[in-house]
Amino acid sequence: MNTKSSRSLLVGGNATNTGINQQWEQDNQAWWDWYVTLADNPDQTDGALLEVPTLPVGSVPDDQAIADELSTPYDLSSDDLIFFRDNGYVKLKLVLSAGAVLRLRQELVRLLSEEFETVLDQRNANRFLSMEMMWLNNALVRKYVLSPRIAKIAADLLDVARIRLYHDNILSKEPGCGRTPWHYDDHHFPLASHDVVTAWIPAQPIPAAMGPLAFAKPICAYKLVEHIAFSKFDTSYDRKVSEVFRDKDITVDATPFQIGEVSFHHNLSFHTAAANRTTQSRIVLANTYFADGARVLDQPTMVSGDWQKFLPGVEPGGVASSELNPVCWPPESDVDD
Ligand SMILES: O=C(O)CCC(=O)C(=O)O
Ligand SMILES: [Fe+2]
Repeated sequence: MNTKSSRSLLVGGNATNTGINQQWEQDNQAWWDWYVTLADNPDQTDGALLEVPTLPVGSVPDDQAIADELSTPYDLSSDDLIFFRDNGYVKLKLVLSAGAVLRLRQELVRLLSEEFETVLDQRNANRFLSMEMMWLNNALVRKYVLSPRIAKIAADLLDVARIRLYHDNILSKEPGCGRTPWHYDDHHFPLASHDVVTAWIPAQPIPAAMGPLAFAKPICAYKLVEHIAFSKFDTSYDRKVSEVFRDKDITVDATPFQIGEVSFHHNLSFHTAAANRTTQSRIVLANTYFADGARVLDQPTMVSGDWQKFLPGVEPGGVASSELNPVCWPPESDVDD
């Protein structure tokens, strides 16, 4: 199955004069292939990739156990809430059991290898693979995307009562693939709201050498780089953002992810990821949620040319609540209207 979509060239910075107002004409995979070329890779080396321990292939939880786990609320502490408010992201341990991570990985490996006709976990594959909207056709992926456990965390972090899905994204940074450029997600989504958060769910542990998602803190770091013009031709935007953050002593949290650890980032959080210098594919499910009631921008010209794929039937300025944006929290049965 192919999940073609087009998307915006926008990745932060001032869109107006930099030629990034135009729409992306190719598919989503081509977007990622292009996008990773905008990352500065000063330390790029053709040296050996690090061997990481092979993941166990033994028994994994059955469908019912997965469904139960993904419906059980997660206890957020007040420290977690404060951390997210101040820094625009939070990393939470044990959101998933090791079994639920391994089950997810098995399914994502299967989907990616079918779609791209490739073998995952191969040395020097060097690509960034991406598939969207898989929740529509895959019952297991749907459990992880519409998970009340995950969506309640998103709602609580944003401090809103009801949360809807924008879309899912399966991402595989293949062995040898370079950095993800610095950006924030605000302009990727045509939503007139800052109540937008992405759950980045690794499907294996992510040691430093595999390129964990890394966040600039505090959240207002984005204000330091708003003046930098985005360049769609070279790595200058990414390089300049790195320079400003270094000069202004912005802390970058690039810590590894343990198995079952999940990060949540706000759409104003600046983030990047290092290269994958291991022999294992860095596979992730990234689900974006937004507050119920959010509207589409009046003039969604700077966003995905294909945004209606995620919000079919919704007009500019309209409420973002198509059938492809289900309420994920609270669960349907608890909703009385
Ligand atoms: O996985 C990555 O390297 C980037 C993902 C990302 O930017 C996101 O999920 O917002
Ligand atoms: Fe992002």
